[in-house]
Amino acid sequence: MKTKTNSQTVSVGVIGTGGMGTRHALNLHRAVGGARVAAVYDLDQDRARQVAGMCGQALVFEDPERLIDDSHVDAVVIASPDDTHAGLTLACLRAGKPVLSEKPLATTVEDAVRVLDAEVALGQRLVSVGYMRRFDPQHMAVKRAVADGALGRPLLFKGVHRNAAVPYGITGETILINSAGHDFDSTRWLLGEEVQEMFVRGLRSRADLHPDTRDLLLIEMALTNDSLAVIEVYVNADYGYEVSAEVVCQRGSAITTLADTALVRSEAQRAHPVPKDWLARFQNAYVLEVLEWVESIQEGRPFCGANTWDGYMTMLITGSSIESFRSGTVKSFEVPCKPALYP
Ligand code: ISE
Repeated sequence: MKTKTNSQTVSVGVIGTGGMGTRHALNLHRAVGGARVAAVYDLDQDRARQVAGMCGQALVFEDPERLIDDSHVDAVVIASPDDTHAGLTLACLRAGKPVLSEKPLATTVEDAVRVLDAEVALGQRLVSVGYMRRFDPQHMAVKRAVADGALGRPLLFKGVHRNAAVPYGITGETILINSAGHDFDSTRWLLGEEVQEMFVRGLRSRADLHPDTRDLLLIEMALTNDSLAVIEVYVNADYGYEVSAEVVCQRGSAITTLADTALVRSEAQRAHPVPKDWLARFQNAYVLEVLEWVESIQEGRPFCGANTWDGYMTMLITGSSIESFRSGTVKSFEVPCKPALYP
């Protein structure tokens, strides 16, 4: 059932029809009343045509920048490979079109700065970044509990981020860029502080993995206002996909609970099912994220989720974490000044 938003229908172009892009396209088509999927692009044109057919016969483009510039497209979702996000986001800024870029905003600090500089020069916030945990009801409940103030000052963020499995040969750097960015964003968002220092170590969980693989990372960070963070990212956990976020405060703590599952008792067991991946675990968050994105466009106001500054800060943290991971030493960096364009 589509959730009705304001009158003006937003015609969205979706770039990338892999698992994430297809999910965004179907959520927009099925759950957001104020949006329609007007255009689709993927390098795999057969896959693009298939998704276009599932979304009311959207136009299929052979070039993503033509999709961005097309008059039938009001706004763009970028869900193509990570290293294409910054360039395509810059194309959306040039076209003056709102864009929801999947994380990460960029795969290098330099590319993140290019997007930041372009949006600041434009003087208008058109870029939203897909850190969807900010729209996860369980994470939002932790945010409310901490913001309430009754627990006292937030002292420590504890994150657990487990994937069931990843492709053979994945490196620690790729995990930091592609996966840990969620936890870096959650740390900043839930503590309301900025990262200043980090130390990253990793291990290889099994002897049959590629010798260069470090699939379990332990990340320790020091933040402003004398707060800390510790994050485990383990991408070959095998049993399923699981994410938790806890904030420890002066007089208590708040932690994410199990998302809409039942405790099933049978055959001498008590058990909760574990989702197989992020699409299953965060479906509600993805719907709420695109609903808010479309409403922000209709109402002509900034998106309330992660913006370009958040995407840049996450990449800055990621860059320093890669340096720490490679060197085996603590890395620090100056928190940059935030342009007035960002709250
Ligand atoms: C993936 O790209 C995501 O964004 C998921 O949310 C994350 O849990 C996973 O580790 C990433 O590979």
